[in-house]
Amino acid sequence: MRVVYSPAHLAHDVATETVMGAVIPANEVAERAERIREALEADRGFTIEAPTEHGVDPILAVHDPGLVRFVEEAWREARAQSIHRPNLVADTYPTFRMFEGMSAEFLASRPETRNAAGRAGWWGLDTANPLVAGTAGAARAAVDVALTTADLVLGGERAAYGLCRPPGHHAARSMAGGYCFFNNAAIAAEALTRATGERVAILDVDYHHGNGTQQIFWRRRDVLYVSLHADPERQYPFFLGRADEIGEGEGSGANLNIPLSAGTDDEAYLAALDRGLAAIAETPGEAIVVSLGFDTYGHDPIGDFALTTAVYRECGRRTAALGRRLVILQEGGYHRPSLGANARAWLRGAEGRPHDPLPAAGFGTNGSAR
Ligand code: OKP
Ligand code: ZN
Repeated sequence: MRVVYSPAHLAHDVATETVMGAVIPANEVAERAERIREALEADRGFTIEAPTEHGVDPILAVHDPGLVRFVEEAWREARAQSIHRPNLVADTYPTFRMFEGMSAEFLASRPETRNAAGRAGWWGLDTANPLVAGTAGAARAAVDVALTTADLVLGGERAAYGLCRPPGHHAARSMAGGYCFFNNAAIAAEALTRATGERVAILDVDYHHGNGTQQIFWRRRDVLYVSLHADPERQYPFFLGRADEIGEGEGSGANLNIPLSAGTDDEAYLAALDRGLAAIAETPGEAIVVSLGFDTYGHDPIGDFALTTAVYRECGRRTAALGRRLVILQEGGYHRPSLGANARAWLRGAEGRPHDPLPAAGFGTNGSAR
């Protein structure tokens, strides 16, 4: 399988994040993508190539120009305003309750704040997406990785994999958040539907609900969004991801959320995946964008599912068995020692190759049995 990768992600070198106010070492780190790259490089069935530049237009096709400007300018602006913190992270966010009773006209007349910390709050969802000097370049490269992967599939590949970092599925049209800046999968899906004139499905199997992707295509019938994820009742992003969110207007029925309980194991997960795949099979169109996350793994530090490495092969196999073309894009997954084996298992499954774990990959007992 052809794999698209850019080293530009290395410059998005975030060291810390906060959990309920406490500072912890960051989960979303460069080592994640490097582990996956190394595992795929060690397998002769994969070839790695660089992305090509696609410019800003495909980003503007799904994102507000203000968000794009913010990501591109924020670091320089913070420095110019004598903000010399290691990361730019907002601590004040404009909840809609701040504006209760104020008209849409009045709100539209409010100027965007020029303060860099204020702008980070305005364009952000949460404290989980620290911005550093290399963030804008990395976020742009991740989009190029996604679009180049889509190009490979448009050019005839049955499946291709884009090793995107930072991830994207929490980024909404006008909002960054949850380690995400630009929504790589949404940008690829939009490019695919424009290029083919056909409907596109997005299958989001990251552990978290892709609130950004759902928001972007909420009223759209031409892009079907199907997501398996931890029930937002107990997990981030808390405020979206419930089963009764089906889309509105033209998009009514083109959004399928499958929330899952803590401890979800291989068998329960495969049953849920089959439901998601059945919904895709009912919708015409040739391309599927897969938002692929491995935070569903049993040892993931921020997830609570119990999946094994072996089941990822079966997930890849069942997804490919729909007979459609797959643009597979990396989202989350934070148990670094297992990421390479898990990605390799999923992608080999999607190609119909056997599960054949790399020896001594450094992970535990979970899932290395054939
Ligand atoms: C991104 B992806 C505190 C916890 C914030 C954000 C999780 C983002 C997950 N820093 N949680 O879906 O894997
Ligand atoms: Zn996730």
